[in-house]
Amino acid sequence: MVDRHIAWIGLGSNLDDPAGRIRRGVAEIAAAPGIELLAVSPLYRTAPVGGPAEQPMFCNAAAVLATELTPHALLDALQAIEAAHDRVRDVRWGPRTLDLDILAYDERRLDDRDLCIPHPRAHERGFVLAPLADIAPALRLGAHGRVIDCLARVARDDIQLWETSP
Ligand code: PH2
Ligand code: MG
Ligand code: MG
Repeated sequence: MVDRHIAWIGLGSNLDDPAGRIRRGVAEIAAAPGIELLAVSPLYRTAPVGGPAEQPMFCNAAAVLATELTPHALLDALQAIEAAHDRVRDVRWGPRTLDLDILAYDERRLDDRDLCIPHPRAHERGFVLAPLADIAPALRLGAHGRVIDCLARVARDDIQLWETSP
């Protein structure tokens, strides 16, 4: 890898075998050209935030990658994986087979039509912060500070490890 950047990714699914989708998504990210998977968090079962009432519980996880891809090329690669999971974009924050979000990329700040880094809502979402804190507690989310400190400020009631849930 000539150019080596570090990127942190959030994974989410609440349709059609969510945990299996997350595990396959991780494997597909690891197999993508220009990406080396460094670590993956445990899987969490989380209550849906926003979107339509009564949508199923989510499975969420986080991963850290080394990549030679630019942020936009990485976004394209992640969207191709989402599309291969029959991801349909209709309802905002609605149910989804697989959502792959770039949470941070090096210490880069970026805000254009397609991509905002760090992810603009990561710092206030327990379902992002809990898994991310397992692999990157000291990562700084721009002005919001370290992941571990952001996590201390949000409610964790609706976030459990996937395996240990009923
Ligand atoms: N993703 C959303 C909106 N709401 N809620 C949970 N629990 N997990 C998610 O991944 C999620 C969500 C938009 O991407
Ligand atoms: Mg998302
Ligand atoms: Mg997304």
